[in-house]
Amino acid sequence: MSRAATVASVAYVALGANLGDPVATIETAIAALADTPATCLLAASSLYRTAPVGLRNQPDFINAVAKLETSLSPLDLLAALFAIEARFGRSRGVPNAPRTLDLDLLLYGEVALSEARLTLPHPRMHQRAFVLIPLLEIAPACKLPGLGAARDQLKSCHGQRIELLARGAAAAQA
Ligand code: PH2
Ligand code: MG
Ligand code: MG
Repeated sequence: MSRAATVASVAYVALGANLGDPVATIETAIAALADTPATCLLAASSLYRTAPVGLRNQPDFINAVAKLETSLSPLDLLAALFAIEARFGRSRGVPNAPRTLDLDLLLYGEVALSEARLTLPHPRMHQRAFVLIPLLEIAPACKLPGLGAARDQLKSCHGQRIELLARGAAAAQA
């Protein structure tokens, strides 16, 4: 390998959906992350059913977190996430409104940055049980740049409803 070879980084992506068939959407989106160029899927959390945070009057969400290894830059990875969202018919309108698929870049290595298009770590991740609980499932020792251990942030999420979705629950309901 040449010295100029691109270094791979570990990144975490939050997945959320609450329109259409959100369980199928999240499962298909995890497969789409695994197919992203220059990127491997290292782990995916279980799926969780969660009460909406922010705008309350909307359906429960299905949420999960994926761990990737990628040699894409943070902005190129973000563009790949937007492209997957668009394939699922995501339109961008009211913030926090119902969505067919939301993919948020949570962490990219130890990078901390604040740019117009991207803030790392994700600026609200430490206040959201629907992010922290799936993240801690696959990365129990995860640290958030500037904030410390992810598990210590759970106290900020008091009262947010989140339940583990039993495997195969979607098929059983059909
Ligand atoms: N996403 C939001 C706002 N509120 N609530 C839940 N439970 N899950 C989400 O994915 C979610 C949310 C903005 O992206
Ligand atoms: Mg989001
Ligand atoms: Mg988003």
